[in-house]
Amino acid sequence: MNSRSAHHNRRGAVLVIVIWAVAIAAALAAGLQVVSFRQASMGNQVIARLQARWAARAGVETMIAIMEYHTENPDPEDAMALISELEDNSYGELETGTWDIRHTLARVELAGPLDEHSKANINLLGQVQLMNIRDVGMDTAQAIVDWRDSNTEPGLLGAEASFYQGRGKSYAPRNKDFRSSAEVELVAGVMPESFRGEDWNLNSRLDANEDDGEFTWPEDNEDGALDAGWSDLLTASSRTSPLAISGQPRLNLKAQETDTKILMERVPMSEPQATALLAYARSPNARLEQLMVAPLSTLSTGQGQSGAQGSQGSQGGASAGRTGRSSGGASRRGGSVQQQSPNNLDPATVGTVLNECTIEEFTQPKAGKLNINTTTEEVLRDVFDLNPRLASAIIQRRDAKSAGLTSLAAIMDIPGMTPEVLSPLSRVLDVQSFVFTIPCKGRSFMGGAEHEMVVTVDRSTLPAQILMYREP
Ligand SMILES: [Ca+2]
Ligand SMILES: [Ca+2]
Ligand SMILES: [Ca+2]
Ligand SMILES: [Ca+2]
Repeated sequence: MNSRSAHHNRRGAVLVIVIWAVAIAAALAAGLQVVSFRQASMGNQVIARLQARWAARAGVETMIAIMEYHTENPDPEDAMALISELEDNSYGELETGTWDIRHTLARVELAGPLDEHSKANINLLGQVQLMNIRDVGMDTAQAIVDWRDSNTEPGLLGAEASFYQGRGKSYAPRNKDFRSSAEVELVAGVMPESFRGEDWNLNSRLDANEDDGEFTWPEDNEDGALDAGWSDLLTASSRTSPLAISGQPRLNLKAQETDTKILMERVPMSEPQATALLAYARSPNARLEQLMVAPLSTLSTGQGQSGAQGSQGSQGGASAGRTGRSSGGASRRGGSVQQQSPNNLDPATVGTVLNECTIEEFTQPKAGKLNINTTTEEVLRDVFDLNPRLASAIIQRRDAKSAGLTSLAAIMDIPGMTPEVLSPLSRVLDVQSFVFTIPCKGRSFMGGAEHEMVVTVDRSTLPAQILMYREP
């Protein structure tokens, strides 16, 4: 064997090994490329999702910042200032994505967060008002009242703890105010189909599965608008605030230190008027809202008490909110209280008193009132049983003013607004809002990834408080 040939063979073997090595390396590299390509694309998906999430978060933070600004810098002359600014910033762009905040109310899609005060707070409604709502029977209405009233005695058709135990439920009525809309669905007789309607994920937005008929759950009528069932009329989230429209804490007329001078500084009026108002405010069963339906001279001499009986309905009287049948001696001509005595207050002053004063020490937030500036004809008509013409007149009067209605004085002279109508309404109406729900969708520019957040915020005290956070 010559060495040349041996050498040649070895070279041949090396060559083969090299070729094999190159082939294996090439195969490995190709394999690695596939893996790293997959990882990169997975990385991109992760990044896109993160970008969408942060875009949604940026939208929510923007809304909260605007709400806090308006709590600190209220504009008593413009009831719509906050709402308009929220609306103007309902869409925003970041370097990597966008946010988009909108909601549907009474089938109409609106930009910006949902004002919880546009709906009736279920904790303020009595049985009769609940039964005004379509498909709410007496048994369901009583079960709702039983759920939140402090006693454990069921109404005739109602349901307290034993009813739920008897049906193997692991829960019982709270015997306190509802804390969320979702809680309402636990009540005997309340079907999610009725409460949510088409808005199956309760985000106040029309999602694809909520507008495709029977193709996917839930069933819907595929008409391009969100029919949100009872949830379109009712909330459990709206809350009262210790702050008046001026931004100062409300002036407590029952407090010892509040004298006529302090009252007159806060709400301009004559001394006899201030004296009469303090006398009324300190009488048992006084309710400031009665000033809308009866003259101060009548109220302060105790003749107007009959219309002031009853609670706000939170303790569940059978017809709470409807007990103000008596006008307390008010005489009305042409739809407005006659204020003949010099001690009586003109409507504008009544409005300011309701905006700035209180007769209760604020200890914790209670069920919030309905904001006349954002509520719907449907709520006025289908919950408060207003006749359609009057409901529409109220909405028209509000819509005619770009700054909205800054006090309830603005509705007192609407034709047809009799004390009988106004008395129950005055208990639940207001001109401001504190709790909003922000249904925010973030989108990444990378492949259009989406992320949704639904956040309920109470701006009544600073810093704003997040009442609910969810990612549907
Ligand atoms: Ca109860
Ligand atoms: Ca929805
Ligand atoms: Ca569907
Ligand atoms: Ca629909």
